[in-house]
Amino acid sequence: MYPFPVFLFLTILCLLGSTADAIGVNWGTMSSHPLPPPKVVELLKSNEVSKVKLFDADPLVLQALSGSNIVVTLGIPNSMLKTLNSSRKAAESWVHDNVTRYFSHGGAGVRIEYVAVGDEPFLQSYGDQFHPFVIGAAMNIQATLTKANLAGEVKVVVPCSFDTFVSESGRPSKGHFRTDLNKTMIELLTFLSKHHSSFFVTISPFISFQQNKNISLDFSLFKENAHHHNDSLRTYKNSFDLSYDTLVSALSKIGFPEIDIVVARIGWPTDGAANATSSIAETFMKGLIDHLHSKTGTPLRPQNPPIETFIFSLLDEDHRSITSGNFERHWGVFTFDGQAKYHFNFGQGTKNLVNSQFVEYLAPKWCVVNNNKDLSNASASALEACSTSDCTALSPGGSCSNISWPGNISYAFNSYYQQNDQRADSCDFGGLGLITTVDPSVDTCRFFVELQTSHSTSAHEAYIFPRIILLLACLFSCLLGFKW
Ligand SMILES: *[C@@H]1O[C@H](CO)[C@@H](O)[C@H](O)[C@H]1NC(C)=O
Ligand SMILES: *[C@@H]1O[C@H](CO)[C@@H](O)[C@H](O)[C@H]1NC(C)=O
Ligand SMILES: *[C@@H]1O[C@H](CO)[C@@H](O)[C@H](O)[C@H]1NC(C)=O
Ligand SMILES: *[C@@H]1O[C@H](CO)[C@@H](O)[C@H](O)[C@H]1NC(C)=O
Ligand SMILES: *[C@@H]1O[C@H](CO)[C@@H](O)[C@H](O)[C@H]1NC(C)=O
Ligand SMILES: *[C@@H]1O[C@H](CO)[C@@H](O)[C@H](O)[C@H]1NC(C)=O
Ligand SMILES: *[C@@H]1O[C@H](CO)[C@@H](O)[C@H](O)[C@H]1NC(C)=O
Ligand SMILES: *[C@@H]1O[C@H](CO)[C@@H](O)[C@H](O)[C@H]1NC(C)=O
Ligand SMILES: CC(=O)N[C@H]1CO[C@H](CO)[C@@H](O)[C@@H]1O
Repeated sequence: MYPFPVFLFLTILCLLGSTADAIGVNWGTMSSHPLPPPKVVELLKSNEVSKVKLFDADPLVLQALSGSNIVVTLGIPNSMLKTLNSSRKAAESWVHDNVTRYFSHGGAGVRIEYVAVGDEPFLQSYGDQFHPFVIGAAMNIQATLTKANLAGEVKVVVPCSFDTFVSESGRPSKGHFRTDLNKTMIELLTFLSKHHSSFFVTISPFISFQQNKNISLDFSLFKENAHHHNDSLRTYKNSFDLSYDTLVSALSKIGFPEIDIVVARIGWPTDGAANATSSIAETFMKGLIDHLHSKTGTPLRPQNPPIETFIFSLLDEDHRSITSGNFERHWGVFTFDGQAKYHFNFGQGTKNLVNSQFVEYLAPKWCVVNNNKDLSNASASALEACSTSDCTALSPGGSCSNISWPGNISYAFNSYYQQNDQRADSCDFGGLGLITTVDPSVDTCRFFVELQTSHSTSAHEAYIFPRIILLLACLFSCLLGFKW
């Protein structure tokens, strides 16, 4: 018989082991009316998601995650990189306020596994805006974690975008890093390998499909019958493997063929572009999860799949930038209000996705165009409404692209009205707007009703929950005799 503590230790080891290759999810909060963090944590738990990647370190989010046992990647926004590069003190404050204060191995705090320095700071469209500060910022954060005795548990990473590596011929063996990043990538990889950290990267079969005529939809969706791509003697059966091995070649070329890869972001959007639909996304996700679970790896890394994978994304976000496409606001596996878009599971069992329960919406009211008015100027009002609200569903290929005029004007009016918490004056439009309690949704085109938030009406729930958790956390640590 093992003595009890040894037994406990072994049990914990087993529990940790079982989550080692689990599939995580990105939780972004660029929403006008975000689902309250405690609700999101509930959603993660009911779907057995054991790892989450954040884009910042929002205190309400971290409070909600406290005691949940969900493993967390914190994010540092690009806008902070310049300061964190030039000031060790700023790095110390960031780590103190956002890591040390919450860190724990379980129990009442937050299980922080990685700090992600920047959010795809090398994206080509950013130019040199963030690129020069990344390595310096990462080093300052690393030095601070070391000083705080956390470096053994919390690893520093830099999420790299899908466009950091390329292969002009489309052949994975010819993959290399973008030439403007040569020096930076060598510095980054040297840094990561010195600290036994991993290479975080976005793989985007959706964008490969959009941008490259050689990549078919079937090849992107892991379909058996897809036309294969050959590279010398290697055969590629899907777009994921092709991109992954292009990256592996790029890493090998600068001398890091063995570094661990984490797929920090992968998904398929469901609106705002052609072929961005829920049914295609479902096929993609099922194909991806099956592929990861098979552990076959890729031709260049057989039996050696990514050590971790984070689905992008948990929820739709109506404030995400649409500079790279209208689909950007529709990456969620769940809609903005936590409802599953399709059938799929994160790989822990056979059941389907579980929706968010008891979501609090604004009143069932919509704003539409008043058909009895002269609508000759309505289009201008609609354009203005869309400039500050989300009309991406109206774009070509989108779920509302088929509704005819003036239905599309109504859609724009409603988006603006919901965005403004259904304030009566936000459905005016020079007398062209009309508030209705009849749902104007048609076919695939959903006229949404926004969520209640603290700035709309009584969103008491958002505040009470973290307090209860904090209270429980305090109780727990008192019982265990910890000092804060
Ligand atoms: C980054 O910080 C270092 C140390 O303060 C400084 O020497 C360097 O110029 C900074 N880099 C940039 C690009 O500003
Ligand atoms: C902690 O993180 C938050 C959110 O990312 C940020 O606003 C804040 O500035 C950070 N704290 C410090 C001291 O930098
Ligand atoms: C597309 O396929 C053609 C023919 O196989 C090949 O010559 C070309 O390099 C490919 N282009 C890309 C960008 O993959
Ligand atoms: C980057 O590396 C490539 C190939 O190794 C080389 O051709 C190119 O000149 C390098 N670019 C820079 C800016 O160093
Ligand atoms: C790829 O190679 C296999 C056999 O190695 C061959 O059957 C297939 O036709 C090739 N595909 C292409 C697109 O060249
Ligand atoms: C439409 O806009 C024009 C220019 O602002 C204005 O002169 C006209 O009276 C408007 N028509 C209606 C029906 O509101
Ligand atoms: C729009 O209409 C076309 C033609 O009727 C149809 O093929 C397509 O599926 C429709 N798209 C949506 C999003 O409903
Ligand atoms: C609505 O549809 C009309 C006619 O197809 C088009 O001219 C107009 O730009 C559309 N407006 C919006 C806001 O999509
Ligand atoms: C393979 C496939 O279904 N592609 C479709 C992507 O979207 C365009 C535009 O709607 C269609 O023409 C393609 O057939």
